[in-house]
Amino acid sequence: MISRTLVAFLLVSILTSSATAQNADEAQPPAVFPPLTTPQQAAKQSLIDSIDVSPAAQRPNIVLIFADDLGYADIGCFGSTEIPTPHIDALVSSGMKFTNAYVTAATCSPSRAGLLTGQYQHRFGFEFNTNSRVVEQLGRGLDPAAVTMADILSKAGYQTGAVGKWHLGTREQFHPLNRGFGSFYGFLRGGHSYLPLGRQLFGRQLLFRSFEPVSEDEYLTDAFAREAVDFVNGQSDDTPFFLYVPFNAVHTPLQATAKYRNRFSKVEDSKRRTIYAMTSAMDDAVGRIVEAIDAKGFSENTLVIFFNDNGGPLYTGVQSNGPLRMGKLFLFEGGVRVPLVIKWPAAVEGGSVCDGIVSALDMLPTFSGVAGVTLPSSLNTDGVNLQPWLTGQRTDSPSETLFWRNGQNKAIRKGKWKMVEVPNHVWLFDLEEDIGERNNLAEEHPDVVRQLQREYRQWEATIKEPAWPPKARHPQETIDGVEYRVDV
Ligand SMILES: [Ca+2]
Repeated sequence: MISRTLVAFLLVSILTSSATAQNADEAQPPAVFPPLTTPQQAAKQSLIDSIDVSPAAQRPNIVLIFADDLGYADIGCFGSTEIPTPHIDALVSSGMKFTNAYVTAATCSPSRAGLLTGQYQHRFGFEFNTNSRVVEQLGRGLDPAAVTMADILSKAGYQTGAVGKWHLGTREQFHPLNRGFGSFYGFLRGGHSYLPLGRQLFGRQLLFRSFEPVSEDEYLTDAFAREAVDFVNGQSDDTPFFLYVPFNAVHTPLQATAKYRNRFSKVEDSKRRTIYAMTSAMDDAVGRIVEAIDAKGFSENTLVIFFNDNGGPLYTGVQSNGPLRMGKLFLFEGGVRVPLVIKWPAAVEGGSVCDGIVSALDMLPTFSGVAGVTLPSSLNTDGVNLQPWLTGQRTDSPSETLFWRNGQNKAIRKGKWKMVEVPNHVWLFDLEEDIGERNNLAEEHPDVVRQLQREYRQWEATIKEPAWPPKARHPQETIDGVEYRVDV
């Protein structure tokens, strides 16, 4: 019988050699975004070096928790009566809840690109997902020239770390450690088993600590909580930190351990019971992270943000987006409006609510603002520094207009209006009266449609064509008798 040690050695050897081959294999097709040339790297560094940091800034710690495919109404503070989420709810009672918060895409990967760069990801061609092994082998990922919030916060003297799902490219030039993060534990692709893989271990499901493949014995959400807690415990008072925790919960595969499933023993549908269990596990993980922050005495001057990358998918059949229409993949509200909570006891009044329009794009300018960073004008951001709203100085809407594009599907929100346009059809909704996007007012308000189309064209003229095409096979849905083709 082969010993466990030998098996482990063989596995590590295989993994290490395949990882090396992935980095060095000349036979692979050229990357869409190859590593930067030396002059390009120098230009990027010079841009980062030009960032000005005020020595007088409060420099709070920042913990950005990013859920995956969470249903809009699957946490207590956003309406769930089925899944207790006391730890996420507690962020609301000691922070600010945002009821009109959006991400920049209805799928995982582009949404992360917009979040981390503070720019519409279309500005560097990141319009479509990078969701299969083949796509990722083609070297698609976050344009290495793009500056991330981790680059900026590192420059501002923050200790930076990422724990969880990266999904912004698998090659070395896209790796979190090359995008401003000082440490990384997690996986680079779009999904991962939550259960220890054992004999199922194969190339596309690699976990890494920094660049090194590792195996994991814990339920993955528990493991990410452990790693995030370890990161917090390793911090000191004299240096601020930025921790990015993109859980893959509650993305497929739907898997949960008995510990969490047993909490929902009355739920008969097995799949539903599993998603509830996965959500509950993530809530526990949030609780462990907050507890670690409290135990270290960091609570007062730490921003804890709970956010989600896109709406709950319809194809699993078990997430709830509450009153919102459709879900992941679609530009209706169910795809792009997500829960957002920001806790920051030093500045934010507990239990406060912001009903204005905010976006994932706002995170980078907000983090820069609180860190005392003045961004150079050449470092473009499409977002707004939310500090005056967090402190209660302002109560108007942080943003007036937001845009989305996913191939042939277009959407704009301007004030109360939301327009979704596909070839040969336009929907216009008044979200103040109709959050569920049921009543199409396009024929009633042709002037509004024309105005929104004009503004959309102006925005569209500022973005790039997609750097790679969508998948050849398109999911398709009939909505109000109209074919809606999803470009993923
Ligand atoms: Ca997602």
